[in-house]
Amino acid sequence: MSKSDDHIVILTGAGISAESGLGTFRDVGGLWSRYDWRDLATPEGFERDPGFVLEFYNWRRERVRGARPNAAHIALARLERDWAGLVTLVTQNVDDLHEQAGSRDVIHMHGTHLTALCAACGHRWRAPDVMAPADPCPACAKPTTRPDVVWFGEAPYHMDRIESALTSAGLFVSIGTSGTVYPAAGFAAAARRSGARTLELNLEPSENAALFDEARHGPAGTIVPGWVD
Ligand code: BJW
Repeated sequence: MSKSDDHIVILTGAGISAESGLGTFRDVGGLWSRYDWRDLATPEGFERDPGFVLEFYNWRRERVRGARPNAAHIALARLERDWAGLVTLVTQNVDDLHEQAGSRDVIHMHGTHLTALCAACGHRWRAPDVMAPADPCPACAKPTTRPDVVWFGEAPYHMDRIESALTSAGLFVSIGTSGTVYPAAGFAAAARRSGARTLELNLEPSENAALFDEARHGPAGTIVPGWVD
């Protein structure tokens, strides 16, 4: 890595938080091998059985609140500090481990466990420890509280900002993501079209492996600090 890379766009996924004890989705034993994503990560699933979906997110939120950042999150926070203004950090993760590690400007494209969202008026507030079906929104009082996360079929957050960052990227780095979920899975190709070099840091080659100019494979807690330093 050199300062001639100019603007660096980093995309992180569940793999970066695996060594902090938070499960991934598609690995053996991952969340989507134990649960059907159609039931838990779609607006239709929530409409069918809000109690089941909220129980799943209450459990996940509790685990996130007990988790601590690992060496990979800490290294990225150091990178953001050392290369002030040159790093855009986009995460698909709904945990706050980047923030706990000291990253200040984290783009949560799939939302966060830490806030609740009113599906009726769009108000957001700190998520309670336990959400229940038909909890009223503190702003409009409608019984339309939901987790502030992006489910399949919904538009990811902050796409304008992300697309503009990808256009100006000199280097795009993908960390701990399987490259199966769009639009994030399309970022490497978009960055390449804008002339960026691309680097993958992952336990194993992702679905998108062919789109990277360089790859380093291994646990994020080892290979991310190795790349940053
Ligand atoms: C390690 C490690 C270690 C392990 N160290 N590495 C057909 C074709 C193309 C697209 C579509 C299609 N049909 C439907 C779509 C669109 C759909 C989609 O992509 N579906 C595909 C599955 C086919 N996408 C959507 O619906 C999205 N919305 C959308 O496209 O709207 C249109 C739109 C676009 C642009 C602008 C406006 C509108 C929404 C997607 C929402 C995804 N939501 C979830 C749940 C979030 C809440 C929650 O957490 O519960 O997001 S699903 C889940 O997958 C979660 C993750 O963020 C996301 C990605 O997973 P991730 O992070 O990659 O995890 P894994 O488990 O897959 O991979 C982990 C990796 O880490 C592995 O490679 C391991 O090897 C590695 N690893 N340990 C380093 N220690």
